[in-house]
Amino acid sequence: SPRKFFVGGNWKMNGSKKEIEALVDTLKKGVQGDAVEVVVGCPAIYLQHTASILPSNIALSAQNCYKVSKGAFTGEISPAMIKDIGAPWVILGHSERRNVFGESDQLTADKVGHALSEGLKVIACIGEKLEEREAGKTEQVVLSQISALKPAIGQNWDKTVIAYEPVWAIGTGKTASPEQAQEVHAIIRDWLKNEVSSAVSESTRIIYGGSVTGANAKDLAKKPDIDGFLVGGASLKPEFVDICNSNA
Ligand code: G2H
Repeated sequence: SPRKFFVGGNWKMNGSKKEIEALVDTLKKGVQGDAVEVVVGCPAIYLQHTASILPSNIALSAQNCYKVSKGAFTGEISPAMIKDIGAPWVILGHSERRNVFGESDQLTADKVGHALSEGLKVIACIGEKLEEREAGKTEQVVLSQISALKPAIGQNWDKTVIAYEPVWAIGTGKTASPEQAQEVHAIIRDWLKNEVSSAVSESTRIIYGGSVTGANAKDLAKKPDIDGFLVGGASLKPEFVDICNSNA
């Protein structure tokens, strides 16, 4: 594949300075070389500390940001701040942002557009809920989410990774089967080809998220349109190293 394998850890609202130091130590020993692009998504309050201890082959990501660079937005952080402390990435549109905090397609798109314009790279998340899958609406939902992001991404597809995360698979232990994930990844890649370009379709990483573990990563990674993972629970454990190396 012309696409470099990509593994993102999404620590969500977990960790302490001590726990992050221990985890980074484990990653340093286990993730070597640069055959895979590894990024860890860290709580905002620990970004600076994590930046100071990460090895150079692991990049840092925020888990969210706001859609403007500064101002009266109590509690928010901006892409400019994320860049300022040395983190090149941000995760946007995670299903927890959409479903727990009520963030819309439009707000997500505004955030993506602003983050890219400030020079951050973006892991943009999309995915259907269980009732949508059961109603046969998976394709419709996923394509309407990615369509909403298209104008915001503009010419910046090379700075964007798409994470397909079916909501029913997130933190539930119910991983999508390699076939289920591949089916949706192929739909997204086809959309990229038709709506953006063949070149973008071939070069954009589409990663899978939802109960990825050291045990199931290898089979998922074999599928032609699965270019890596976004990992929640397992990214806090030593098995994250196995997921990073699952394409070897
Ligand atoms: C999906 C995923 C990481 P988990 O949210 O973004 O979490 O691997 O715990 O299902």
